Amino acid sequence: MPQPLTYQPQGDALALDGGVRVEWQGMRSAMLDRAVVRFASRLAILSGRDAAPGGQGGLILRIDCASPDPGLLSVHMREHYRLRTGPEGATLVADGPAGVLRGLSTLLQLVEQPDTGPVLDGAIIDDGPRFAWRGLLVDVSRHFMSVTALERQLDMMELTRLNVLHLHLSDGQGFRVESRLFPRLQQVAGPGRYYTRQQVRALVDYASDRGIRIVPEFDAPGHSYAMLRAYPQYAARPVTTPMDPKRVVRAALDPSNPQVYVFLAQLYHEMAGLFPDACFHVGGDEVRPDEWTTNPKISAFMKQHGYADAPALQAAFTQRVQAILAHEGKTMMGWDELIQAPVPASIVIEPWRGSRYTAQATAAGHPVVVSAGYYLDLLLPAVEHYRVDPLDPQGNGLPPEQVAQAHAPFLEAFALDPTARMTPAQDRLVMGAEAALWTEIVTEEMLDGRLWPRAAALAERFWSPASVRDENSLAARLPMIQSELEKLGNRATADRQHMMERLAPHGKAPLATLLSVTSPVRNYALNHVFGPGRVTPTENPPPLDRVADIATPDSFVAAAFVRDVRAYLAGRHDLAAGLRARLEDWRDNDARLRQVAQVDAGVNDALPASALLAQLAQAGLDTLDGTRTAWPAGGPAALATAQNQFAASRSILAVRSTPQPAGDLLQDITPGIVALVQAGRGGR
Ligand code: TNX
Repeated sequence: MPQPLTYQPQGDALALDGGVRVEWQGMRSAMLDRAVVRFASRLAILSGRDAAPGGQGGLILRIDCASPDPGLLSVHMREHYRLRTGPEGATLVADGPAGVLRGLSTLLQLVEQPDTGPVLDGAIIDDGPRFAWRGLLVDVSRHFMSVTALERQLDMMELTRLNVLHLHLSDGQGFRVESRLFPRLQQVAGPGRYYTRQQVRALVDYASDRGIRIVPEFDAPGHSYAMLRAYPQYAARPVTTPMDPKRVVRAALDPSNPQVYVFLAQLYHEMAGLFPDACFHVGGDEVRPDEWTTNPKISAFMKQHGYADAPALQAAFTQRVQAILAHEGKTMMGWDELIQAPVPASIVIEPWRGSRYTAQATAAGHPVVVSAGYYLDLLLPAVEHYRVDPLDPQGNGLPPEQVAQAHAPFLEAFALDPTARMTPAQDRLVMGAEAALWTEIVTEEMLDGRLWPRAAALAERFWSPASVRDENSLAARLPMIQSELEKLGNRATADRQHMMERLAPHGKAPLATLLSVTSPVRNYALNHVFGPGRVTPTENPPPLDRVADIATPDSFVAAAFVRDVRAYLAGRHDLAAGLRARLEDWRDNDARLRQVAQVDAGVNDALPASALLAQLAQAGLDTLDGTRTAWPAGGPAALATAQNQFAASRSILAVRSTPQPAGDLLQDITPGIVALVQAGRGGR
């Protein structure tokens, strides 16, 4: 994952007995040498055999890199490669260094571990990306993420062939880069909660080494409360210190103040020097009109210049900012609100509110990077995002009803529009897409689990041909890629274990069992901005340590159960014993968890979900045992409850009007129990 463009298995595998010997043909560079060192140490981990480069014997790896690639680290970088593996070793041919990196990541995925010892599968692969821009957005303002945490994500991105890290560096909760010109910016963030200039340079180098661009975002004129706490003279309405949770998402710059543009020109100049990428993201989302219109000075300014409304005023602001960035030699990028009034077509637009904005922006000639449909903080299972294509609705070749189905979780509030139409010329303006993680409810210890493996599924959506969309195959490969990523540094499981130990120091096993088959409520039911919310922004955010913060959107254990139920109902009666054992474990887990709750109060939150799981398990057991005709009154009620809980967070709008289950957990074995019960009713 991501699946290559073409892949021919060659049967004969090569035993990995330790060591890698590289034979260079074509060009070689320090960057490629470091890539090979990383490859060798990863190969050693995955194969369990020591594989220091330069050793004797072992895997012979021929690398033929044609050119240094003048477009390296731009949207034009050459990522194509050809790979052949067999008894004679591996041959990797690429047009440029990025192609070598992508080929090495694929090579690692050919490592298998059968009982007879580690092998490299034989294969002939010809591969290149569908989209040039395959991004991951991490919001480091709402919750600061350490350099180490970001480096780890860059490693995961290299392994899954993502190539842009979009850092949301400034928002209400903090400005996260050291500024020499405006040091109050980092003082507001607080010690240790911003990146020093040296750290930024090192991070950019770390990413470049992995063929990954870093695109910085400094959000303006809205989402700028942190900037304005540092420099209140630029605010449209008074901004106070300490942090006022009600103002955090609202505060905006004053576009009628000429000094604001002087400030931005200086700040962007300084930041442009730190971030070498050609693109510079200036946000532009969610400006609340009354931040401007209720200020008499600003409304007089609007009258004087003939700006009819806030979007017209924002367009004027955007044009001035674009001129500032053009002066820095940067391509401006911003959210889809920028096109509410006409702005220069060279501005790269990032549609986030829906595919209709992809259609609108490309119709106006803007290059586009799509994040609509890819918001990982909605806490949807991987497949829900995987179904959405960056070129939806047209470019994915699906019949309209399937497009509508793919968009269903996002409809209403996020307005994905399956009826919007794009021409081939518009399709060509779509440079790619980004998976996005906003971090209002994500702390650093949750970061790996909230990103992975779902970001890997999206890496495939953005890299592989549109025709790669088999959902069963995705479900089968997700646990595999996650386990591989964890061997290579991903902390998702390890951090979840820590969080469980903190909640249940006297015994986390029953909690782990419950959380292996439940997932958090969806669609911002836990986000204070959209949903009823449980987290308000504060100066020193506490850890998020409720059970729903530990639960993951994809529970592999539940998925395997549902799969086995379907196979059992299709005739695999040998699966019955295994199904029964699992159902008994889930039923009996409730008593064990209740015992833990006597001493570890943090677990109380999970008891209603635990009781419901026990009831569902009992209902499943009753049908398996053939006692379904006399099944307890609780069975159907439990099923109805579990199904209603899913309905309560089926969309952002549903979340606003429907109470969520206690503990905010959903029962992922539900479809399996439904199938069992329905088959039972049918008199099987
Ligand atoms: C909207 S997405 C935002 C973000 C929030 C997100 C979730 C976008 C361009 N703006 O600032 O984090 O919703 O609350």
